[in-house]
Amino acid sequence: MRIAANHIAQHNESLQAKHQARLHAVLQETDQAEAIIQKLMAFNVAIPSWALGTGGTRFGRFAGAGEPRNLEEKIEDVGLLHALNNSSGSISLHIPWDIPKDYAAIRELAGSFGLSFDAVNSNTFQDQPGQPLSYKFGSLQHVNKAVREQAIAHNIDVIQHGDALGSKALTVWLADGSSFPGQLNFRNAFENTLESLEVIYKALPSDWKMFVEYKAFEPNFYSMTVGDWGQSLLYANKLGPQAYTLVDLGHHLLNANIEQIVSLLLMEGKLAGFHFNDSKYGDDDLTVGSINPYQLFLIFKELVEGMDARGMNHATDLGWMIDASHNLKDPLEDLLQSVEAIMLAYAQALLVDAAALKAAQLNNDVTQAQEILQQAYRTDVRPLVAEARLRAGAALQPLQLYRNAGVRKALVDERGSNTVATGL
Ligand code: RM4
Ligand code: MN
Ligand code: MN
Repeated sequence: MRIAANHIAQHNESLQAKHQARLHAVLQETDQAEAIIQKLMAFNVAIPSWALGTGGTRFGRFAGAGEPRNLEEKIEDVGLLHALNNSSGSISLHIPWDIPKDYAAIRELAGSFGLSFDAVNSNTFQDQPGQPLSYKFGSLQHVNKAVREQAIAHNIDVIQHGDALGSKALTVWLADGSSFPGQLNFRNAFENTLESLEVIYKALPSDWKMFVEYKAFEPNFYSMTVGDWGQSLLYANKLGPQAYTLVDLGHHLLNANIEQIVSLLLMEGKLAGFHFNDSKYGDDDLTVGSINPYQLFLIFKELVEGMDARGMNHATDLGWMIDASHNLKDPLEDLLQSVEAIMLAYAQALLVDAAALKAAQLNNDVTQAQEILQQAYRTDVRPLVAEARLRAGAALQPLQLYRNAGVRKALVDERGSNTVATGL
């Protein structure tokens, strides 16, 4: 299914008067509006191929309907999102959940929706049918060299799939670790993992990056071999200039100061980018901005400040991706909400008066520093984000149009109500 341009135009027309009035109100608040709109138009968040169907927990999964049955239909779904918001112009594949069969055809299909391929993700946290050796006790860390070699070969295979599609990064997330004290020798696990990553790193094309993702716990509950940003940074530094640390917002212990982590990784030139989601307890994988939008704003504030300090391009120099699981909501609606939350946090961060904040910091004016941040956070930037979409031919209100156009019903009619997408 595709949403016709004239359908979007009609929708925008019907909301135009109200939009202009709201936009006018924000224009009174800032003289930066035009620059912010331009940056918003350039910004893009990749959609994971594994989160277009219904997710589940270990207690069960309550299926939705009209889920994409194959990679082509997943691309079609991301195409729908991008047509609606002009900010979802890429897809991140998980191998082997989404192995492309005909690269040229897949590239052409994605191109027809204006989509490109973001980082490719390897999977050594599950055993695949017919796989000779098991990952039950880890993959790149495994005590048995043959298991490590199998996991290395898989990662190199993933690079080759990604290369054929035009991806430029490999994300390695390892479930490796231990669930009981004494199970592992920490140092040996680290050394095995590093040695394995080194072989994969050597297989990277020269214009590729390797993203080393960390996670504090789950599925292992005593130690994770890439458990926090310190460990990830150790690997990234030892591997070399093409390796970076990837921050998934749900992968920290409770109350970790993620914005400070981001600031320091950026300072070191080692921040890969993000897996966005939200959480209250752990790796909850909830809709971005649904629990703690203020934290998201504070993270973006560090991102904007840190990227500007290094002269980086906000849109292209880091990897921006959603990594969430949609257990209750329609995945496409959920993703529209997530992208919107990211765009709002980014717009609010762009609104921060950086010079005034610097002056307040130099004067130890704590009160004023808080005022400056909250002035930006409490400004209603929704009309700026909507204006960026309008100018790009996307929808003023993507979710509203998605519902009014009956997109999910059309997808169910086309695909059936009992389809199951590969993924989480
Ligand atoms: C992990 C991690 C990875 C993602 C898998 C599906 O918790 O966040 O990034 O690829 O889940
Ligand atoms: Mn992740
Ligand atoms: Mn996760």
